[in-house]
Amino acid sequence: MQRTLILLKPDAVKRRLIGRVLARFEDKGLRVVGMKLMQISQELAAKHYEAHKERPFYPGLVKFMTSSPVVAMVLEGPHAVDVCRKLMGATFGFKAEPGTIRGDWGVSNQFNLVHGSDGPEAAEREIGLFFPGGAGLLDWKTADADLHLCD
Ligand code: 3AN
Repeated sequence: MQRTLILLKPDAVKRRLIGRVLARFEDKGLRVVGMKLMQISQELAAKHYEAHKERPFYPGLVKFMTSSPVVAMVLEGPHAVDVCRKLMGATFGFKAEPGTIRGDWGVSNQFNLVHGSDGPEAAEREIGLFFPGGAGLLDWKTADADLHLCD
């Protein structure tokens, strides 16, 4: 089992796509263990995107991510990091394959609907940033938990 941090970005929220994007993750078999609508502060955005601080797109990225609410969630499942990255598709909407979240709902570089941790270490760090001390994360069993769908 693995956990990952997913953000439904301001464009997804403003386009009323929360339910449809979340359905992609749930339909695949991932379990929501934490979820909240929140406004990202400048400070949190800076920590979250610190790896990109020197990149030319950084100021615009922070401005966009702090411009209106996002949905932050922790999803759990086998290989959750990779499974979510595949469901999201390539970074830029115009390159993302049809059938992926980014491939189906956008053609933009920046307004790419969703963020997902890019590895297990990043997931741990990002979950800590958005759900400090694990506050708001709940453990519960899905209806099909005993079917061992991931064996
Ligand atoms: P991903 O989100 O697919 O892991 P990264 O980590 O390369 O992509 O980039 C982080 C975020 O920075 C992307 N989600 C995207 O919103 C933004 N970004 C990356 N490259 C560009 C770019 N050339 N122009 C605008 N925004 C960019």
